[in-house]
Amino acid sequence: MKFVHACAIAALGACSALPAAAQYQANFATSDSAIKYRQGAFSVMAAHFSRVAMMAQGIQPFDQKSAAENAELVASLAKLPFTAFGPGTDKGVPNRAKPEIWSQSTKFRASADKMIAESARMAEAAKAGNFEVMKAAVGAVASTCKGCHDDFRGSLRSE
Ligand code: ASC
Repeated sequence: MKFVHACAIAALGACSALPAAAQYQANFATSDSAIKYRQGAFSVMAAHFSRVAMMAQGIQPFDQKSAAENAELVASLAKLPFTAFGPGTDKGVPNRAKPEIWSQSTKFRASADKMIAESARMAEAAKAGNFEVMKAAVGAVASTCKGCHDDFRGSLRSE
């Protein structure tokens, strides 16, 4: 299933506004394609976040260039999944989205924005190359992941 990137159909000038996550809209042909898209975005984000987190935790040696690249990817990817929680995308292929995402959408949006903001801070910290500052920023991002999972991620279900 294809999704139509808003940028592909928007006037050229509008594309420069894309990094503002709140304004970014993606359109999906079906609920299944929206669910698969956001799951994919979260999976890729988690892969890159874990590379930074493993350095922050001392499991992998600190490689500043790699940390900066991976953190920058997280900050970019963070803007994507929340475009794919539109109305009606609660049902479809198996997923863990709780009904509260839609019934408490303001709170959900605030959680998403916090994660996006903390990811941007982490990317800045990794780029600056101070390990302790980066480590604190990684912890702040992880807290936003966990907070949102606690409130809005349930057990796997399909309907
Ligand atoms: C990860 C990952 C998450 C978060 C979360 C932090 O690496 O995949 O979902 O960190 O576990 O609490």
